[in-house]
Amino acid sequence: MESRYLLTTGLAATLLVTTASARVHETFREPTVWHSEGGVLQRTLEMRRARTTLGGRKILTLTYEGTIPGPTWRLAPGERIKVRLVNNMTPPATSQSGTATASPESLFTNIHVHGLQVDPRGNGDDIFVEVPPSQYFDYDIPLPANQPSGLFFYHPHRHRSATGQLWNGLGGAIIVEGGLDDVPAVKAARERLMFVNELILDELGQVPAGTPVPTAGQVDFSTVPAVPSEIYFPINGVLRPRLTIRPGETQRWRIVNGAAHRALELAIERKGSGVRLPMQQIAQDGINFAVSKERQTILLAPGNRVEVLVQGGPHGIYELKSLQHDQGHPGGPRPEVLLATLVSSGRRVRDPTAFPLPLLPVQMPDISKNPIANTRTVTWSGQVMTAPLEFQINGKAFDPARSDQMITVGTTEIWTLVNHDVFQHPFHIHVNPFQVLQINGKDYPEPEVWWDTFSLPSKGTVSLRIFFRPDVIGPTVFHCHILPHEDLGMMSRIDLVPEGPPPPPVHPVGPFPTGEPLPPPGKPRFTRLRSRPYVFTQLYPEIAHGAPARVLPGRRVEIQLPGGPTVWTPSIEGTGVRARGGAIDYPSIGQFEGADAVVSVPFKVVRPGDDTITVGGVPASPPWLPDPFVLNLEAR
Ligand SMILES: [Cu+2]
Repeated sequence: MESRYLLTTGLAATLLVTTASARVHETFREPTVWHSEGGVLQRTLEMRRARTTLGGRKILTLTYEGTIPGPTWRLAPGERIKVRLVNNMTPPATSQSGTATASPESLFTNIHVHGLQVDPRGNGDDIFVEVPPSQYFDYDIPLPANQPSGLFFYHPHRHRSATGQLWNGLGGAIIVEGGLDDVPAVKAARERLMFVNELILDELGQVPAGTPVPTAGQVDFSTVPAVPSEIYFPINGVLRPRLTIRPGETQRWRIVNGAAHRALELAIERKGSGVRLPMQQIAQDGINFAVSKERQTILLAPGNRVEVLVQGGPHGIYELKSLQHDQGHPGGPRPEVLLATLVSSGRRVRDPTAFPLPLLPVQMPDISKNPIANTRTVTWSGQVMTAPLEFQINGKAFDPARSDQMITVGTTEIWTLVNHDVFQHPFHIHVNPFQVLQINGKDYPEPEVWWDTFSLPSKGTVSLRIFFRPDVIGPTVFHCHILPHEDLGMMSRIDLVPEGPPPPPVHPVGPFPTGEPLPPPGKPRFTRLRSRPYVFTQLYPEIAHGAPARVLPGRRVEIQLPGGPTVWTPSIEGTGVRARGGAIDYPSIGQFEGADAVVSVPFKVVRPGDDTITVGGVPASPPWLPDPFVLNLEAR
């Protein structure tokens, strides 16, 4: 045994603080735009692994059409989305890198058109559809004529693989034209779309195959499985882009939070001074305001969208930031992130636009006087102290075959959402937006605002009013839009039914799932990346499908610790391991001064074989590491 398989080259664990690397200021760019033609947006949308550049660095992620984000879809109310989704996704390069193997299921996918008030039946907005690799699915989604005009987005929604796919950058904007577009002051403003992604990348420029659960730190997560990764928040695929504006010029910014996990608390500040440039909000979640509202900061939970008018300040440099924000994680607040730089320069523009700016009537019915047909209470809870993590709605994890709520369409209901967790959980419901009435028993000051995603406060209660439009029926869901929570069970099926006997289900038709699979894509579109000296482990068998992490000879193991003061005594034990050196205490590993810690525990396989070792230790509260990691040594 002894040194048969392993020789530790020293347990003097080294601190390695990862930070966003490149300080490159690229120019802002818009995603590609696809327009509808003759009332139909008819396109083939290919999902594939593609090489792109982020902050001067080559990365290799899953994409729509080879770009991050995917193309923007533009169409009008009453038109039709006919998109063929082609799943040509391939797993990350693994065998040389030491990265754990992706499960085939992680490449199953589908599309959800977030916020659109469309039918889930047939080939519609059906999140129960599964499109395996090498297959395709023909979506056919008619927009109702009274679909509000505004900003929506599409993204993968396949249960248990949505998180990883969004961490690759999969997503794209949908713009329903009309509405605010025709308000003269808005029409005159230069329009910029900003799709914010949350990319989690390992040193190979790929998304780790396991699922890290973000908790804290500069890297924005540190968790039980050791995942040496970095996290980036590009706008339209550009890291910290530079935008220009002229003093006094009005621009219309349409912002999507396409992150899987992080809430963005947006602010524009004059560089160095902290003085804020106000934002004039004109829409929330794709639904316009009647009059603009001035904001110093705007909170976007994952899935939220906002539209603002921004007027250029005096000459100088301004920064669009996501401020430090506490999502209720035990690891502490998310750190501040610089999203973009705004340069105000040139001759001053005399723009007569004054605020508050009258816009147009809200494109939703007034439901404030509607009789309440039903009230429901929905509880949100989870346990995150030990693996496996689990998140539940009304005490149950998601089961697509189980209908949790039957809802009669054409009615108005009051829902009370009770969050038992310290984590915030952004409530998102498909099809029908809602109005927030109370938070923790206090009247919400803006009950006229419509939302499709709203963050439930830690250990708090939100009540809301929702109208179920009569023309959309069928099975759909509500869920937490922190997608790691959703993938771990925090989703609930609802059935929208008309009065009377339930209609028969409408199954999808077309080539999937009965048709022939597409021919294989041929040669891989990427070359293998060079090996990097680490592995990561997976502690969530329900996500990793039980696949153990693998250790290649000569690799280093890195373990990311939770935020907060933690004393941890690393150890490597097991047959074939010879520990060298004693235990080392770290009085404050974890989050400190906004930085997260990765403990690197180097060891070396001297003779590979099929064996198991454990990396464990004694963590201080909270007990993040009750179970040791299990590493399989790669036989080669
Ligand atoms: Cu959640």
